[in-house]
Amino acid sequence: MKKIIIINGPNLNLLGVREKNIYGSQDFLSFFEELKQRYLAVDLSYFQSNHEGEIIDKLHEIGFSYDGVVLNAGAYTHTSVAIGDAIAGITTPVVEVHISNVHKREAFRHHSYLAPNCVGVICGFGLNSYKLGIDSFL
Ligand code: CA2
Repeated sequence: MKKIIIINGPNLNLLGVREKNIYGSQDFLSFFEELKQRYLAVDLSYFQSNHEGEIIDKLHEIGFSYDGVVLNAGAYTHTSVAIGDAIAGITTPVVEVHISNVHKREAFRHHSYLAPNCVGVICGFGLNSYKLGIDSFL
């Protein structure tokens, strides 16, 4: 059974609570329950943190044994050389995902420090971006 983890970064714990026009109205934990039902043949886990170092620690912890990481690092995508380095330092492949189409938004969201070290980037499909990320590993 493939082991895949979804890692969400800062503020994504607020999904479904505010900014519903951009990020939709579903909270992530209920979406994750749907994902577990959809991918019964996958060992799927979930981690969220608002702290850069905790995201790096999690990547180190799982990054030599898991089959894939679906990573939405939130705003750290656009700021964190350290998370980019952590992705480069592990052997598990990482797919960068975003709920919104970051290229339709402010210029500062157009650059990613993570993408050069990821196998691919998926953005703009709402929560379906996570499904596409998982599918990419199957
Ligand atoms: O579109 C995405 O998935 C983003 O990674 C979301 C980040 C943003 O900084 C990236 O540029 C694109 C922000 C997540 C904030 O999520 C919230 C959800 C509800 C209410 C407030 C924030």
